Amino acid sequence: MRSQFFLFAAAAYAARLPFGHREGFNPGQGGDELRALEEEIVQLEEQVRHDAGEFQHHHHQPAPYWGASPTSYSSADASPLTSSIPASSPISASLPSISSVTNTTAALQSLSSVAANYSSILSAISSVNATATLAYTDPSSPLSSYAPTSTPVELTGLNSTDPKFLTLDQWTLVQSYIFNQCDAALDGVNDGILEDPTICKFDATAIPVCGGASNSTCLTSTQINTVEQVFTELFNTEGQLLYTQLLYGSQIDAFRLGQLSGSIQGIAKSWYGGAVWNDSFYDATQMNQTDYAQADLLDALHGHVSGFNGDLSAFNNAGKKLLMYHGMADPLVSGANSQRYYLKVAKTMGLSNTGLDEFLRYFRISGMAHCGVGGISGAGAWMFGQSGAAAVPGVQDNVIWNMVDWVESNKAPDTILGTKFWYDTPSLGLEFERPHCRFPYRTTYSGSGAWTDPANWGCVFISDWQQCAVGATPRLCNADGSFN
Ligand SMILES: [Ca+2]
Repeated sequence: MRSQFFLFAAAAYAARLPFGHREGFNPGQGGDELRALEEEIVQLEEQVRHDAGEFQHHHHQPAPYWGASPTSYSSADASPLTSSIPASSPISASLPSISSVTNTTAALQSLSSVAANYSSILSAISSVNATATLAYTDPSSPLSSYAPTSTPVELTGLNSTDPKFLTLDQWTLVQSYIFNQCDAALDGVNDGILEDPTICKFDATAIPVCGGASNSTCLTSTQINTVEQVFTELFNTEGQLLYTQLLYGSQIDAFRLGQLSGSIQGIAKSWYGGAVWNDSFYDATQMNQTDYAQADLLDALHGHVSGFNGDLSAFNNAGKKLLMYHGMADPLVSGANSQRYYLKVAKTMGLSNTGLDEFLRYFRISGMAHCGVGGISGAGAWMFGQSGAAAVPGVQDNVIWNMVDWVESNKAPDTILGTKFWYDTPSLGLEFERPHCRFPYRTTYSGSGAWTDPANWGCVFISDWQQCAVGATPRLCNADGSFN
């Protein structure tokens, strides 16, 4: 069996289903729960950071964002974006709802299955005739995607007493080799950001093999195998793709958040224990194919919580818009899975990218970690108004305004301009800005001029964007081109 790693923020929503819950549920009830769950995730992240402590990092980026002490999470990070939208905007009344749409499973479940009967998540927007949804992170794909986090535990072991385990220093070593192969070598700019990690074909055998015990300069062959497994997709027993791989470049934050450091992820444990098996004593460290299959069997029973319906025709016919974005350095949710969903919608609806542009635009945010909250935000230009923390003076673009313009003025964004402050601290000044292109365009450096200047970046069409089966990089569909 090939294995992989992932966590899925949206699982938090499903994990809130009470134990023994066997009925379908109403996604419209999810707003408060989603907020509560996002808070739980933040608390989890805080705990991980506390456990990990500050660490030293060897990184060639001019201003490694983790060089500063992790900032404290504040409620502003998750607040509705009212600070950046005037009350006079007709969409402003719906902003609190937009903030709750940050859980994409609920959003996509709603828009794909009940397009004519929106949940409260979307209805507030509909009520002002400004129909839109803003989604970040990914749709879930098969329910088995909720497996996430125990899988890495199986891959890494619980701690350094396990031969498979890598320490933070050793992941830092791995990172240096990943950057060597896939940073400037692929995108032309040595900035500590893999502009498009989905095309990185990392060769882990480049890492020196220790003669004896491993240290911070070499790994054992067993540990190198761990590295390869962590960055491998998850398939079921029939060889169907269950989940995309963890993207290269996210490994250090993945460790910091507990994904590669031996933690058992509470969301995955709760989902499988509560929603899938109704077993309070469920042992997430033993998760396997039986669990994945059982989870998928329950998808319909849980109201298609997978949110992986590729037919958005009702949504489109109603004139509604979907703007998605995903961090390409997301350590929790595979950044490839949103791209997978985009491909699934294209195939299901028989649309080209220009057809999809009319109602679905997906932006890949290079170097952004998980939603840009809690001080684990990534080395990239991750601020574009998507949260209170990312809608501060000095941030030029605002994704909510992009949505407003699209819905109200039919001015759809082709790029989103991201801002990076030195050490993520606005008072230290602007470090760089970068336009993030909509898929299937790749954000590309012109090859000359300052890489910090957004004018020196453009969008290059990815001609083979629909290639997703065996041999494709990234691998995003089954061998026959289907998506489950
Ligand atoms: Ca780069």
